[in-house]
Amino acid sequence: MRKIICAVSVLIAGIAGQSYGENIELWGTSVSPYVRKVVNVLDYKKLGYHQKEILPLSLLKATGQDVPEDFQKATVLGKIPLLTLGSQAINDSSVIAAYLEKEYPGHAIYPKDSGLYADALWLEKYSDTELTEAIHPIFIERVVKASVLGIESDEERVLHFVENKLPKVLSYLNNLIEEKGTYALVGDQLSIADFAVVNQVIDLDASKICWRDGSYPALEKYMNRMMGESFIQKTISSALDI
Ligand SMILES: N[C@@H](CCC(=O)N[C@@H](CS)C(=O)NCC(=O)O)C(=O)O
Repeated sequence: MRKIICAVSVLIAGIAGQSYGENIELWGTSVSPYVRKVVNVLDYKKLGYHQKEILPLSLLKATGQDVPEDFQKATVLGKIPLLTLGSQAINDSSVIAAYLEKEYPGHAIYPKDSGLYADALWLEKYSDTELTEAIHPIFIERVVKASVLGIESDEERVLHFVENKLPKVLSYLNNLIEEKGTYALVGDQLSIADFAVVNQVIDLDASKICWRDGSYPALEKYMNRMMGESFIQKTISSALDI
């Protein structure tokens, strides 16, 4: 019976031009690359959701803002993004993406082929570890300190990361894209790998770092291609509008 009710609601939603997942709530400001990654997944899958623009717990406290009780209850580490569906709370962007794929398999974000699947997971992992370790400290200095905390950036720290950490990760991505020569990072279809990488790299532009000087031509072209995808452009704009 439940299945029939679900099928009828899906049919009605389809007729009304709505999408599934209307009770999905995404907690987190789009200043976060991990939140933007989840926004890309939700939009790619054409899921309805409500985004609750909120800072992570540490920044809510640092800026003297109230911590909503339901956020406090549902978040394990105080981090964003957090996804809630009624009483179900899902922490961590990678876990959220995997959950959404299982629950809503249409418009798949992981490749079917096992080898490409591994490549996509690897690039998501690389993005959330190596890439973020090189880019996020710069973003904290140039954007979070200025726009959220209202304090001056430590330009020596910025220079350290630009000179010592960025070249390695940007060269890795540039060479990989050049070698593969495909539209997307993994095969010809967009995947979680693109959503993860694009939202990290764009933080360099948000931080006003001049990396687009011809040193990484394949990566530059790739980022320009991704700008042509309207739903990715939406998150890129929110990153650049800060
Ligand atoms: N592995 C987590 C990382 C999430 C994360 O670090 N989010 C940052 C915002 S960009 C955060 O909430 N930081 C607050 C903190 O670490 O206290 C994910 O993929 O969701």
